[in-house]
Amino acid sequence: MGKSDKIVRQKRSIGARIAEWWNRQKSRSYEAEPQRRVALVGSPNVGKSLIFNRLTGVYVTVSNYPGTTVEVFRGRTYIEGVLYEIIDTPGMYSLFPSSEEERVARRLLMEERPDIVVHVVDAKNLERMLPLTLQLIEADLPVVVALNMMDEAAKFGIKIDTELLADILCVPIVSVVATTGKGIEELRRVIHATASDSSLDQIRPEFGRDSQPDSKAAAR
Ligand SMILES: Nc1nc2c(ncn2[C@@H]2O[C@H](COP(=O)(O)OP(=O)(O)O)[C@@H](O)[C@H]2O)c(=O)[nH]1
Ligand SMILES: [Mg+2]
Repeated sequence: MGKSDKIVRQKRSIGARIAEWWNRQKSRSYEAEPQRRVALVGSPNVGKSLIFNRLTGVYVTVSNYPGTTVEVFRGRTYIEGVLYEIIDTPGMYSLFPSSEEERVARRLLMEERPDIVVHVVDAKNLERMLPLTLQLIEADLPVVVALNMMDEAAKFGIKIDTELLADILCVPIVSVVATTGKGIEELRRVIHATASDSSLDQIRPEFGRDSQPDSKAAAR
């Protein structure tokens, strides 16, 4: 075997090894079992799928929910080294289902019991969105509110006191503009912080054990 043959063979084997390494990197997220699960919920056209795409990137699968024709998208992402599965659920207006989509969304929440439920809401129609937020909280689901479409709300001159709203609801609230990606990093941070602390008291010391959501303030 000539010297040049040897070099070609060596090069090939390095190339093959790099390709093998790269494929392993790519499949790492598919093969590993996700450690935590996050469901994005909310009514249709609030930006769930756009936020889903921003959170998950390329690791996405789609399948029909068992026994239905409703498609559910599942993607994966690492947040600070922890592998999360993100689920884009069908649109729902209420936890009390009146359509097949809503039934699937409800079953996803009740049967899979995600570690975090991100309620995506349209900031310019907040009033119409809050009843579902309250239902999710009352169902004892670990809610984070993504206040999406803040750009459009601003155009309409709508100002939202997110701190007061977070105080009333006792859940974290993140302002997002899914079209530009504004707030997505903060959303990832809040998802991870909330999922990492099982006790809400630890993350949000201002909500002590005896401080309950103030329903009178919420109604005002
Ligand atoms: N201006 C603006 N448009 C948005 C924003 N988020 C989503 N949209 C648009 O709203 C529409 C519905 O978004 P989509 O992600 O499909 O909503 P889904 O039905 O909840 O999954 C799309 O046309 C998006 O481009 C946002 O933050 N600002
Ligand atoms: Mg969608």
